[in-house]
Amino acid sequence: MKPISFILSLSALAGFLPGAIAAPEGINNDLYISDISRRALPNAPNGYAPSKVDCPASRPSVRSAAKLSPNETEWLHKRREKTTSALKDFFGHVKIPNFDAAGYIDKVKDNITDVPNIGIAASGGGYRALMNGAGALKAFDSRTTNSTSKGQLGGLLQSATYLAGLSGGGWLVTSMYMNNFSAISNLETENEKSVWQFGNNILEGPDAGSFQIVDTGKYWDHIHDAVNAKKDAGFATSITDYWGRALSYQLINATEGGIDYTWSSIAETQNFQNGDAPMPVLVADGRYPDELVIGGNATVYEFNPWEFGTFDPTVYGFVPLKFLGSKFSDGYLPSAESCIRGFDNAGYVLGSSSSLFNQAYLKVNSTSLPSFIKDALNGILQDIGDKNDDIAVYKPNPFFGYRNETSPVATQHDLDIVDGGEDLQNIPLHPLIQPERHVDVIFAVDSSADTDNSWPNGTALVATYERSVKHKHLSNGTAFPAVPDQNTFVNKGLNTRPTFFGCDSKNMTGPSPLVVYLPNYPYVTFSNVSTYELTYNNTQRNAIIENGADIVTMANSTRDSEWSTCVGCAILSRSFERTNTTVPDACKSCFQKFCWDGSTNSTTPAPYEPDTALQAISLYDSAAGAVVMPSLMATVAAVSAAFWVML
Ligand SMILES: *[C@@H]1O[C@H](CO)[C@@H](O)[C@H](O)[C@H]1NC(C)=O
Ligand SMILES: *[C@@H]1O[C@H](CO)[C@@H](O)[C@H](O)[C@H]1NC(C)=O
Ligand SMILES: *[C@@H]1O[C@H](CO)[C@@H](O)[C@H](O)[C@H]1NC(C)=O
Ligand SMILES: *[C@@H]1O[C@H](CO)[C@@H](O)[C@H](O)[C@H]1NC(C)=O
Ligand SMILES: *[C@@H]1O[C@H](CO)[C@@H](O)[C@H](O)[C@H]1NC(C)=O
Ligand SMILES: *[C@@H]1O[C@H](CO)[C@@H](O)[C@H](O)[C@H]1NC(C)=O
Ligand SMILES: *[C@@H]1O[C@H](CO)[C@@H](O)[C@H](O)[C@H]1NC(C)=O
Ligand SMILES: *[C@@H]1O[C@H](CO)[C@@H](O)[C@H](O)[C@H]1NC(C)=O
Ligand SMILES: *[C@@H]1O[C@H](CO)[C@@H](O)[C@H](O)[C@H]1NC(C)=O
Ligand SMILES: *[C@@H]1O[C@H](CO)[C@@H](O)[C@H](O)[C@H]1NC(C)=O
Ligand SMILES: *[C@@H]1O[C@H](CO)[C@@H](O)[C@H](O)[C@H]1NC(C)=O
Ligand SMILES: CC(=O)N[C@H]1CO[C@H](CO)[C@@H](O)[C@@H]1O
Repeated sequence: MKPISFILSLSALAGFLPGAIAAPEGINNDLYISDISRRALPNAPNGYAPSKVDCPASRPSVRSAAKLSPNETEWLHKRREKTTSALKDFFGHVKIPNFDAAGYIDKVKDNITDVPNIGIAASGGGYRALMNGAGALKAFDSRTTNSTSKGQLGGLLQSATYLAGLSGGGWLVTSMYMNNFSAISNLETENEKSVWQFGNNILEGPDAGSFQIVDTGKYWDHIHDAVNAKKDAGFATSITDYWGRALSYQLINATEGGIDYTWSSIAETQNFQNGDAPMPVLVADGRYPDELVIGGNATVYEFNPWEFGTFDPTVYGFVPLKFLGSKFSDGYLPSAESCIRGFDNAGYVLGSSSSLFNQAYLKVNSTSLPSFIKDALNGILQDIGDKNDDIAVYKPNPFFGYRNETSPVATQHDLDIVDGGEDLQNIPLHPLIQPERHVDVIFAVDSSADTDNSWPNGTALVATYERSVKHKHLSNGTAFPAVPDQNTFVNKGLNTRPTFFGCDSKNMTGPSPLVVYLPNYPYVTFSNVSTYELTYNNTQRNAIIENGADIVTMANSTRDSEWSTCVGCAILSRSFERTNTTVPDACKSCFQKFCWDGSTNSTTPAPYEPDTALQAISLYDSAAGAVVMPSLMATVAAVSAAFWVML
């Protein structure tokens, strides 16, 4: 596995260019900060370096995962009210024949448990997942032009309670929230101020054409300085620190890639507090010391705006995210210990969920990069052993001494966090199937590269299903709908169109949402770009985003005229059961068509090579500035490895 991943990583290096926007040299940063003060906040006390702050009157501690946090519970009251009116709007254009869906929402709205509770999950898969997931969110967003026309799904995002992201999907979610919950159409603009400039290379740093603050050398100096500042403050660092910082330049529209933006600051922003956006959640896996291959029994952690932790019975605890880095012991912060803030740097958190990307740095010698960049990167790499190249080090371990009897990490001084897809659960379903969250339906966008041609084949769903069945002690009351094996996914075309799983809530080991599976599939472009192809001109970026929108809307319901109705039915299904409502005939017909019927065909399928469902968009004819990919990419792109599937 290792040698292959090495080769791949070097290709990753060659193609990754960020389009950071930062204050031009000589411009006062404070002015910039005031300009962006509506966004997630630059509230770290000392840039990238975590540092001591006064503790609040009630000292932070670890709490049991038996319930949702008081913060989430309180926030849900506001959000659920907003989603209720958003659902009414949604059913203003998504019609269910002979059934008044908006009237139904009105009727049940006084008892919030009856109102449908929606989660959206964006899988990993590097830039492919970022862009394909962005297409889904764009189509679901009522702010997108014409998205509330007939056959479309605008307003689903506004109706959702939760929005989970993993790895590349986590970049998407974080980029949105760090940029003031910007609509996707505002992140993918054409001008040189566009936030998402994927034609630039992460190794070279911000584009010289626009908001140039640094040349490539200085860019790495800045990153290096930031990580050193963390080290000097007494914190362990890993490649994830460098990687997370570099990604931030590309995803966060603020000075120095938002060096002082924390993930926990999302909870402090007014629009989030008002319940105006879904609750974002990122997923990462725990890795036990000296364990190199992650199995289905990995502890699955989540980052939400208030907390970091896990519902898994191994650790079964949550710690306040903003005080990560404080030296907790036995679940408490001893009186001799200070409160630390700034550890949850936004880039570090998103880098933790996508730590497989770290591999990129190890390929530096085999790239055709200028030698001064190689030297800089090698300098960085010197201290880092390649055995632990995919971890993010969380030291001090906030769960040290917590639940000694069951927790495999209670004796560990550092907690090792890795890419959320390393256990193959590449769709962040885990936070959304927790019974305490009572999610009714999950829109699961799968951008995984499972097949030889980088299309999904259900592997992520299979992994989550198997965990619920095979690791009963870990699944701890969570249930998941039965799904077939991957061969069946391919043979029956379940990866070519949306499929519902768990339609029959009685055929399950416990309460579970209905899962609307939305696999990556070519409509207007071949969106199966390799995970390690990391440079995209604006034409291709926009084509993949548009393709993602077509996937979730079935091309505005032109591929299936009933589709938007059926999405409405999926949303309402569990609520109908709770309120003993007769399922409308139109929904029965939807379930007939889109629910997996339980049949399988496990014979080995022929190679899966779908063609575009619609006329392909030309990638050539755009005025947008293109960046020619290094020829090295083409060579390396021929190599394929399962290791990169999960990013
Ligand atoms: C979470 O709730 C606790 C207790 O109600 C409160 O002290 C804390 O400030 C809240 N955290 C955030 C980030 O709002
Ligand atoms: C929106 O719909 C109107 C009316 O059908 C059409 O003229 C316009 O071009 C559409 N805009 C976009 C961005 O699709
Ligand atoms: C990015 O930042 C620039 C400069 O502060 C601002 O003009 C622009 O609106 C921002 N873009 C987004 C999508 O927030
Ligand atoms: C996880 O599973 C692997 C392989 O089955 C096993 O070696 C390891 O001990 C397990 N780890 C824990 C913490 O259960
Ligand atoms: C790359 O080359 C430099 C200098 O030749 C060497 O010190 C370094 O160990 C090499 N790095 C890797 C990851 O092989
Ligand atoms: C849990 O283990 C830690 C580290 O071994 C130890 O310091 C602590 O006293 C233990 N706590 C309890 C409650 O047993
Ligand atoms: C599905 O994906 C897995 C993971 O990459 C792969 O091992 C398997 O061969 C694939 N099967 C099919 C039928 O595509
Ligand atoms: C779907 O609708 C959107 C918004 O009106 C439009 O931009 C897009 O081209 C449409 N796609 C198809 C396949 O009709
Ligand atoms: C709300 O609905 C739930 C489930 O439908 C029911 O169990 C509960 O009693 C209702 N609460 C009220 C106050 O009516
Ligand atoms: C019903 O549950 C059984 C056992 O988990 C499973 O084998 C079967 O495929 C399920 N049927 C459907 C339609 O999900
Ligand atoms: C954009 O990138 C694609 C894929 O590399 C390439 O085929 C196309 O020619 C490029 N388009 C432009 C306008 O440069
Ligand atoms: C439903 C269920 O099994 N919950 C368990 C989850 O794990 C914790 C910690 O081990 C138990 O206390 C719960 O009973």
